[in-house]
Amino acid sequence: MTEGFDIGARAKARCDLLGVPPYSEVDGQLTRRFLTPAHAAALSALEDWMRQAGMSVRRDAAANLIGRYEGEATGAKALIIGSHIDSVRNGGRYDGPLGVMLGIDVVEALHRAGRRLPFAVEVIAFGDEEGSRFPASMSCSRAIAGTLDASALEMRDAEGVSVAEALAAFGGDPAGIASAARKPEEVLAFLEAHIEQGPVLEAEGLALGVVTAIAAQKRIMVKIVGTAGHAGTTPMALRKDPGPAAAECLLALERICRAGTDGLVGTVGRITALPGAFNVIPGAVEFSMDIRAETSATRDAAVDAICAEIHAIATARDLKAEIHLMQALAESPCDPSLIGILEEALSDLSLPARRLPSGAGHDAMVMADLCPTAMLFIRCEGGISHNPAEAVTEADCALAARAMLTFIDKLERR
Ligand code: HGY
Ligand code: MN
Ligand code: MN
Ligand code: MN
Repeated sequence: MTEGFDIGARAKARCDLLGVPPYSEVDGQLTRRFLTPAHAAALSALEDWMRQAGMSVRRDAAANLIGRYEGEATGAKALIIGSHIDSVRNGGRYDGPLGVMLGIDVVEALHRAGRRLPFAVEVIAFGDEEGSRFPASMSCSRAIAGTLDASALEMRDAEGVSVAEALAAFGGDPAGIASAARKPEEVLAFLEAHIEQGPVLEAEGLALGVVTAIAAQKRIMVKIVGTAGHAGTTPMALRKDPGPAAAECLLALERICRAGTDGLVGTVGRITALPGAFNVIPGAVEFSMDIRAETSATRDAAVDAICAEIHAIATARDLKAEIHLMQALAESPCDPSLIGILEEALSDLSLPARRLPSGAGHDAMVMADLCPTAMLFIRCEGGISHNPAEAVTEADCALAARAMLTFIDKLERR
């Protein structure tokens, strides 16, 4: 332990520290959504840690927290290390935050060693990657990449609050959101360390992996519209009930995705019957669809097939189907030369350099519009994620921090 602190293990401990109120919205679980008091509390803890690590700290118009460790010359291009600080509801402690904490640990190691590099190092905590409060996701990395569509600011949460309203109340600047966009000439590369959220590394007894590409995804909302009615007086044959129709749609999605290739997966994570009363035949049923595959072509072919079936199911039942695309993200290959540097870093640590794709979405897929990107995967127990049982080991986190420092050493010599 030459750094004078438990590099990597401390990153894990800090994720644990942020796993409870006031850094979580709910006692007894980790829920930290974008622009909530829990998000604000987490940012103030991160600001202190970033300053202790020798960084200057600022927040941009999109409420991204940005720590900067200057290079030999002030204003040098920056290697950005980052991930998201928000969580899904009742999520795990490491999905996102671990990549931010590892970045802080790595910078503190440079700072304590008095090292200055030919480039700056920035650590960024993106506030919204999960999209757990507003319908679209990754709005913060999009603001930095300069690809955030103005309409995203008008999206509303379940309470009807818009992103713009929540951002202004949080201290961000929705009207000046364009100022968050970084210029390509300011950025050297983006490195995101993240738990694998899958079973591959654990199954092969590996601590770390090198991501080759991030899967394409689409988020779609479907509304099947029927006729609300009295649950007691309406004969079954006279109903226009969207409930059973929605059930048929979910089965069609499962059948199409099970038959797919290219890593095709489909998920319905949210189903709502409206108005949602025991004794009322729903007037409408809404459900979300999350469709992913290693290529946009496979993703889109599946989406087209599923939507065609949804319309056919609705028509056969004399119902109406409204389908809205909420978000589309193309597959995002990581940068080949950065993949090579990460692989060299792992072999310098006598670790196998296992390449693997990411089925999970990450800010790195958005940052790829701005700069070359690389992702380092860290084994997580049972591949479990988006679940409070998410777990990592101190030893794997320490190896990840070493690999990131070695990656930086190699970047310095390029
Ligand atoms: O949904 C995802 O893949 C990521 O965890 N936001
Ligand atoms: Mn996640
Ligand atoms: Mn994540
Ligand atoms: Mn991410």
